[in-house]
Amino acid sequence: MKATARAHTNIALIKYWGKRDEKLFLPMNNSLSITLDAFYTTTSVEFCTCLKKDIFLLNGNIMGEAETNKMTRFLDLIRKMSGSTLYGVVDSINTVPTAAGFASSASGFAALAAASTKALKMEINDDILSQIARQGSGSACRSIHGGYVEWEKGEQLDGSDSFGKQILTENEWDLSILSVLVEPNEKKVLSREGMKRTVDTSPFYTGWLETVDDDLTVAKQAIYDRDFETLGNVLERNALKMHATTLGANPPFMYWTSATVAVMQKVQELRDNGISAYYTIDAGPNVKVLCQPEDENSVREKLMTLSVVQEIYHCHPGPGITYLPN
Ligand code: 2P0
Repeated sequence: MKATARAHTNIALIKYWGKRDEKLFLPMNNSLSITLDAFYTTTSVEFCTCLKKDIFLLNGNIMGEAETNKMTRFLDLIRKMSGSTLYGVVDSINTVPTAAGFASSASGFAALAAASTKALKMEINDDILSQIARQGSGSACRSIHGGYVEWEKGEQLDGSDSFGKQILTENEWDLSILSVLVEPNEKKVLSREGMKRTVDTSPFYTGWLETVDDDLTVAKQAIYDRDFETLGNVLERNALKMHATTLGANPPFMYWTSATVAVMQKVQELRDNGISAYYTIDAGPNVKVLCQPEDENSVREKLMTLSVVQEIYHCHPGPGITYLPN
């Protein structure tokens, strides 16, 4: 009744921004991501008749009630699907530095979904596993697969057609993703709250929905064609559009700081000088810069000249779920 799984975090090139069903984590639009090699969560789950409640350890520390309840709600879903009534010990090691500006919820829920369903010997395919992970955190459904992944929003009310699908493996196209750390502090508006407020109140959200499918079509074709310029242009436009919706919300909010803008301008300057690099930004102030592997060192060097840059983490496309010996 024990299993161990590892899942890597991912970065969206075309963003998931807004839910049509908050309970089932069904998104308003399709999104597209790269699973990253450097940052992952490794989780062991052991179910036992000896337990009277779930226990959650993160990086060796026993978690408090709030964190444990979140995990229990997710395991309840898996217990319901499998017919099991057993409680479990969840032991998670997170190598995603929260300071690097990557959400650990994607790798966290993907690893938890994989380990707990395996521990209960549930016979499910990756589509179902992705649907399960989605219900812990939307972006987790993309981390089931390696490489380039599209999360299809689906049409069904029960979410049975809303899951991640691999469009290219991690070995089929190498890119460099530099995570540029400018601000290690916690974000003020969590993405879950931010996307909800935007859907509910921002007049710009309509513009997002009207154009995001076209962005995705262009990005997907660029990935198939290994056309970095086209991909870079559309992913940058898409990120800027997502952030524009937050300015129209009520109350308005903004994830950027002056340091974020300094990095964005530097990337533009690199392009003006013939170095092909593009940025994307998630629900926080840190910036992720994409470039081709041969430009990785020069892009890093140029970005490090900015006084606001504290650290740069390097990533490449990485694998999907892997199961490890217990
Ligand atoms: C993304 N983000 O596509 C977008 C872009 C943030 C900005 O997915 O509420 O942690 O748990 O489903 O998955 C972060 O949102 O939100 C996210 P929930 P999640 O990567």
